[in-house]
Amino acid sequence: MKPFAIAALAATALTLAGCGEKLGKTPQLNVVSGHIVMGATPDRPAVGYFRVEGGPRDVQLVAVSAELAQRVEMHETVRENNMTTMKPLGSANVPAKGELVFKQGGKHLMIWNINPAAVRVGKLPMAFVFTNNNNERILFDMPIKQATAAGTEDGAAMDHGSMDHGTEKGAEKAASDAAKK
Ligand SMILES: [Cu+2]
Repeated sequence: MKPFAIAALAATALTLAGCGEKLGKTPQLNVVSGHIVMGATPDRPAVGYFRVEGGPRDVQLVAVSAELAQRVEMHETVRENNMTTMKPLGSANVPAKGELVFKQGGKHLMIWNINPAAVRVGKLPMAFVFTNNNNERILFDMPIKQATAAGTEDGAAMDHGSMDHGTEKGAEKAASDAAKK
């Protein structure tokens, strides 16, 4: 946890103690986990997944950026007329005391041209921008995984590299299988 977050938690705990409530139970907006899967080939974008825990009030995630990547977009995979397509996402709601999840087969990040040095190190520092507190930015280092030849992660990578519908169905199944775990 970053020093700033610790300070904020401490301040919150003090406030709560004054009200006679339990310590440490105030929900804190935070990016709690995430990872990036590289594209199957270098010309394909990487995909990113993550989980945000909500704070005391609803907020919107309005942007995700990375200085060490050429471009980052938020997307959503949607099914229309039995076809799977992706749509750009302008913002995503983080419900109060709830969570926002970007995962395979749903909302996801697409990331173009990650700096090779970041790939070698195996992590990409990303900034998550929210509507609260004058566009609060939460920084999170996303671990980078290589696309594998088999398995669910590859389904995700192919989901983005090609719009082949056979592949899309495979990715959807992989996503639903992963969700059952
Ligand atoms: Cu996409």
